[in-house]
Amino acid sequence: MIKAFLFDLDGVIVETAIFHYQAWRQMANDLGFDISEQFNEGLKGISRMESLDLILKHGGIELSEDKKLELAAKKNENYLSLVSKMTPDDILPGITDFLKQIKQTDIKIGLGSVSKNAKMILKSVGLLQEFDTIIDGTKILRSKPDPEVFLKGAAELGFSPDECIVFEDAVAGVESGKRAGMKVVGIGKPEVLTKADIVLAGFEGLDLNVLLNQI
Ligand code: B16
Ligand code: MG
Repeated sequence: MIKAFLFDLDGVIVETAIFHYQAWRQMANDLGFDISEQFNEGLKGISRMESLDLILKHGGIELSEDKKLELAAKKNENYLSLVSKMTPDDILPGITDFLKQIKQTDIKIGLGSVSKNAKMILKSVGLLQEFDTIIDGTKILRSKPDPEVFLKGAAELGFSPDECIVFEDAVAGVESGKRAGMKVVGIGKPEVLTKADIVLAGFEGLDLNVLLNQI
């Protein structure tokens, strides 16, 4: 019996990956190297400081902790200037209707994001009130693929992992949901999200009952 849906934020509810990419790329360019879109794929679902470490390693650069904190703060400032312009129009297609369908049932809605900016983004797009629980980067110690973020979501709602379904667009996020012992709906391409139980291209036209029968 499914009692909760746990949604990732970036790439599932809204498309912020492009803004993360732009802000990280600016930082890398300032340091004298570039990062490709393909490299950016590997940063999805990974925390800010871990992403920074991966980028610096990619550029062959070693820095002190203080300098790293300074760069991460600057990147976040640039990222926030991009996401602060988001409005309800930036909610990904089909999400609003799918949330409406869920509200007509007893199924609870949770957020499982490693982003420390998650609440601010949900507020900008007008979805903050729709969630029964929000687990974000301020509430967890380990980023995806660790299962902590989704296990905390289930625990806060009072359900066991097998009563929850995770919606994820990132390889690290799908692994996080599977390690939590949950069913995972991948949002994206089946050849990329190979560990997901099923993969959908998106939420447009998605019928809740059809999905529950499929998974
Ligand atoms: P912030 P998610 C993740 O969010 C992003 O996918 C990842 O690219 C980002 O580095 C991370 O949040 C931390 O974000 O810098 O805003 O704290 O996909 O788990 O919703
Ligand atoms: Mg994501």
